Amino acid sequence: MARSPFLDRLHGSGPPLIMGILNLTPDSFSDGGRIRAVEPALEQVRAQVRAGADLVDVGGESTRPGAQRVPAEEQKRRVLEVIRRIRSEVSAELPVSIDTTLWSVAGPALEAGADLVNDVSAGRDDPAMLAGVAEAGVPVVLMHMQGSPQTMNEAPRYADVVTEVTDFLVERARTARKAGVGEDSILLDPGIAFGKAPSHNLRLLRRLDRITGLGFPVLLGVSRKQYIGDLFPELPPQELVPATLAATALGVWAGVRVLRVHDVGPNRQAADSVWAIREAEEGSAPG
Ligand code: HH2
Repeated sequence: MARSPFLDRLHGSGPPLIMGILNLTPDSFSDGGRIRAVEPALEQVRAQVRAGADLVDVGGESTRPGAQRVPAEEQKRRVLEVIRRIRSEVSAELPVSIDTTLWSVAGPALEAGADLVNDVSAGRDDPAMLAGVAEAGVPVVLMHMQGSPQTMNEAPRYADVVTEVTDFLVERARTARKAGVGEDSILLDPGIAFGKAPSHNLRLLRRLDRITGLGFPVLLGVSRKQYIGDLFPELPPQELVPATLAATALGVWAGVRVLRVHDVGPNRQAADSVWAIREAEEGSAPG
């Protein structure tokens, strides 16, 4: 079977991909849940595409610390219409990711036009997820999280966070393979701020090379996140863009392939600049 253009770019030698975030939730921490109606959502996607987004991540359940679970029916009510209309009114080609841990949401979202699944539970929340993804033949993001969003940041504990996250991702990739997910359809994500104290997030960012070195494309979600907020407690998430760009730069340097961000334009510029530097160092151009 021919590989999709998205997988070609993901595994190709071009710059990393920028994934614009579209939170269709009333309780998202970082954009205040502003985007609920369909029209403004489509407008946000158009703006992200104009700013250089390569794909968008659509989610109907917040995973902010302490957030309540959203039933599948409600997630579908929030996301399906938007996905259909992104397909028919914004772009037939733009890859769309569905951010959910439930196959009963992901399956209908794929039918509505989504192309990949972003599962922050790495297939642990719903036993049907990995088999469903395998059957559909789509890529899946497997993310590390300690605990659940309801409790995860109360007392995160690790003996060695980098090794534990790396081992977890290896195990989840193996489980996905066993369920029938294609080798080149697996993306790994260290899950910055998911069941991690600030020191854990910083250590993981410092050693991203351990995760990119596993051989799977890596997705990084640092946009406006609390680990930076702890360094600048007086700033609201919207004002953490410069700090986000610093982490984006580190991610690109370490070989991250997808950056999940709210502020597409600035992250595009940061990612492309660091990519150019990284390639220049590794190439052998004269002069
Ligand atoms: N972070 C959030 C949500 N989904 N998915 C992946 N793969 N990686 C991440 O780091 C990640 C994610 C949380 O961020 P945000 O979308 O800003 O907030 P909310 O969960 O409140 O919608």
